[in-house]
Amino acid sequence: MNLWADREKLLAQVRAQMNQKRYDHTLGVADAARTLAERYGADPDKAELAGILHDYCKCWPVEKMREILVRHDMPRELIDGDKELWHAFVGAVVIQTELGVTDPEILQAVRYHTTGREGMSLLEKVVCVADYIEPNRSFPGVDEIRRLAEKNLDEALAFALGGTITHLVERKKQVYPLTLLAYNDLVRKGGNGW
Ligand code: DGI
Ligand code: FE
Ligand code: FE
Repeated sequence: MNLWADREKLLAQVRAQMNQKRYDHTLGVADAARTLAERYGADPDKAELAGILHDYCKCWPVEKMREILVRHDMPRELIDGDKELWHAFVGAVVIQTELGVTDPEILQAVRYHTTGREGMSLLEKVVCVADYIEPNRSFPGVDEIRRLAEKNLDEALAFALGGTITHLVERKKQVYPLTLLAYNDLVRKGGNGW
């Protein structure tokens, strides 16, 4: 499928994978990602497309996701980790194999949209922050992330990931190593400049 030429077909395909609430969120992320891309100099079309695709597998049954993770030799720590993380890694595989997405930047943006990682690309940051701030989101601290996202993308992402880490620790849940690496990397590069 030519993803942009068949935009309506792509949206219908995405819609078919999820409930209405998740689809509304998806469209919100696509829109927020385009806006952030325009603000920070990423490719707006790629950002929007990555937003449309980022939660493609979010509503899939866990057994179907587990099977794909095992088949693709994903790390043990992911398979043994929180299932909330699976949809991002599975999504990157599935949009490539089933939708024919080949752009590595888009695939990486989908793969790392939940955990983040050290040395994130601009597009990865854009999609990750868009996922936190799209208009349907409401959680403590979201308005601060929205405010920071207007002036400094790295600062917004560090603050957002910091909030997620705190949230997980408060609930005695494990924190995936890539999330800590992403957070440390952003804070280190931010120096005392924020
Ligand atoms: O898929 P969404 O709900 O739109 O958002 P997401 O892909 O960022 O998933 C966030 C969920 O993942 C949230 O409930 C927190 C959970 N989670 C569990 N372990 C980790 C984690 N998120 C991060 N970033 N790091 C973790 O280790
Ligand atoms: Fe997600
Ligand atoms: Fe999302």
